[in-house]
Amino acid sequence: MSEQGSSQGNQYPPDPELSKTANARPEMKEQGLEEFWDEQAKQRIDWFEPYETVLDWQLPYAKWFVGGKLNACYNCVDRHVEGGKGDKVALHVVPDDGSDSADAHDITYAQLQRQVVKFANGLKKLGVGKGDAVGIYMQMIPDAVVAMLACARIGAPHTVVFGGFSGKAVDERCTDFGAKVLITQDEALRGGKAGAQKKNADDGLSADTTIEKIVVVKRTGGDVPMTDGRDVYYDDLVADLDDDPSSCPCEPMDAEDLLFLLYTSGSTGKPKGVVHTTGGYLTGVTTTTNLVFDVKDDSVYWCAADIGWITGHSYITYGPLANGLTSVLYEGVPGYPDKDVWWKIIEKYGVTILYTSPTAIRSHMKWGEQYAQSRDLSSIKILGSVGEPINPEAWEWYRKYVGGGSAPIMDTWWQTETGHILITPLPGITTLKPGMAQQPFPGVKPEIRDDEGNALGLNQPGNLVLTQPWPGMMRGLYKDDERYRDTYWSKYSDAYFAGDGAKYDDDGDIMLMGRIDDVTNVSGHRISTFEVESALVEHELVAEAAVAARRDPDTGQAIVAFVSLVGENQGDDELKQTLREHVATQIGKLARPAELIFAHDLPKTRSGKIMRRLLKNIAEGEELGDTTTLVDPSVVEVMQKQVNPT
Ligand code: 6R9
Repeated sequence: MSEQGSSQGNQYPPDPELSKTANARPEMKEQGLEEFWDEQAKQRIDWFEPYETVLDWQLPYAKWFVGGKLNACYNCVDRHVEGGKGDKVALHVVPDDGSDSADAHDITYAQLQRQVVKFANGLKKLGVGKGDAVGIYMQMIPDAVVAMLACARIGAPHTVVFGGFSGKAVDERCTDFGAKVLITQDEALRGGKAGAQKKNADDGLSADTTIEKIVVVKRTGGDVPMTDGRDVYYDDLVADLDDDPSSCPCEPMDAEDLLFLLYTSGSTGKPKGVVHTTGGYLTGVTTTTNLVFDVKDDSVYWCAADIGWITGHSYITYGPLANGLTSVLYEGVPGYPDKDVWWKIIEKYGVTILYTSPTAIRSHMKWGEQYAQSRDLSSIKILGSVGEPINPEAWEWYRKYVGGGSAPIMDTWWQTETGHILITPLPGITTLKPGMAQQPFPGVKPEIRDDEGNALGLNQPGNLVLTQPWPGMMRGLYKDDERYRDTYWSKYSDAYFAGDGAKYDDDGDIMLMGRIDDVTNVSGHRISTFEVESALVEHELVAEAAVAARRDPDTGQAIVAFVSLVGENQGDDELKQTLREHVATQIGKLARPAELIFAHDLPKTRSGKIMRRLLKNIAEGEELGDTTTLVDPSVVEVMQKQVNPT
């Protein structure tokens, strides 16, 4: 097996200059769990009333900063204005048509405060108060961030449903949470096209919905259906409302009061409502934003995720704003209006920190480096990656063409459930290894265990667990204690089971190997689908690859590889053979795909995640379930034809 990402691969020691100035200090890892977080919570968060106890840990439920009172919106907005930073830009708003757009504009912290106050007064007018659930179903427009903060301001927990989901998904989640008010926008604008948003929400409303009011923010001004008495345009709702901060003070919240629910899909059953509370979550995201991305007062930060996912919650809204940063808020999609739109944004605003996903990086790779090379990206200091393991090839490309050959890449491992980053290199401290998240964040105690619960040593793949609590960890699944215990705390009685495979390399650095169910077993040998994918994308003709396993009477499982090729190449039998042999030489014959399937793209959701369940179904020749969340459902048909020629 190849040791990609291990000590035998490339290594990049930290720049000594960065080590001198970096916010993260090596000594932090020596601090005790409670000592470290106590110090961070006191230094980074403004508490209305101090907490009495740092941690109350009754496995599997943690309480952090017990007795403390605070408000997340106050920490993200008001305190910066009160502290004299009202004129600092909070958000560089970049609309769908890119940074050259006439609609591009900046929002300062003082302006953000007034917008949030007005929104919060609007919610109050609708009867929303402390503890009342609110649904948010929007695209990447500033009003979405304002809406989240307005909820936090008045103590109303939000649940954001990804704007690309169906109305049914919205209703299901909002009704589970008991939300009476839904905030949405008239239409979505993506890639130059207006699409339904409010209408989707309408179409999804069930007979037993809890939603009573729908607030509609105007984005396109398009004509959308409005139901009298239920629906109201945001502009009309707030027309005569105050935006003076004194008209709507920040509600003092208990550290353990609900800040939001975020629904995430499990391997079975209905979506899980992951519970996040105020004090621990805010401390966790504020600290990790600061230390992992080494943010300074003059940083220009861009997290190119979507607020509908946890990455958007933690690293677009709460983490950066609590740090008083200037961020880019980008509505659009990569590649529109031009393939260099991302690089233009970085050039225009002098972005110093870019945080994105391996999938996005691979899209840019596929289009070619000429787009990045045509722009001045010299402002970039730190790069981040999240969402899936990053193959070393994409890592190297990212560093070379976006990071000017020198920017350190933080490959951050975490989950909706963990709330914030837990395994990551740190700027100025960690010697980087492409494709590995490497090291626990201070206070985080990972272990890699076998199925029997034995702790594993170097180079032994196993299950990633966490043996100590952290502040942003979920406080359970909404109204489902049993599922919480079952999913995360039953495999091992004393540790959090993350559902990811991992191993230590020769130096004890952690390499994530994908979800446990993405690890295949061919003839009794464990092979990470990710390792095969990495090998495939190292081939010059391969743009992207995803691997699934199907049952095999001889070897237990057999590997099926799905490949999209660079440029217009359609692929043929000869290339299939070449690629199979390429994998065999890169990893070993065991990893050679039994079958190789070409298509123009991989089946991806709009959040950019490959739908692996579908790949498995295709590989097995099974019925496919719901394919409506795919960006391009035709990909699946092209693939199926090759597996089952008709
Ligand atoms: C933040 C986020 C969580 C799952 C997680 C793991 C995968 C995320 C990763 C990574 C390898 C990384 N994952 N970051 N795998 N390296 N740096 O993505 O949350 O949407 O809940 O997904 O994503 O498999 O278990 P979420």
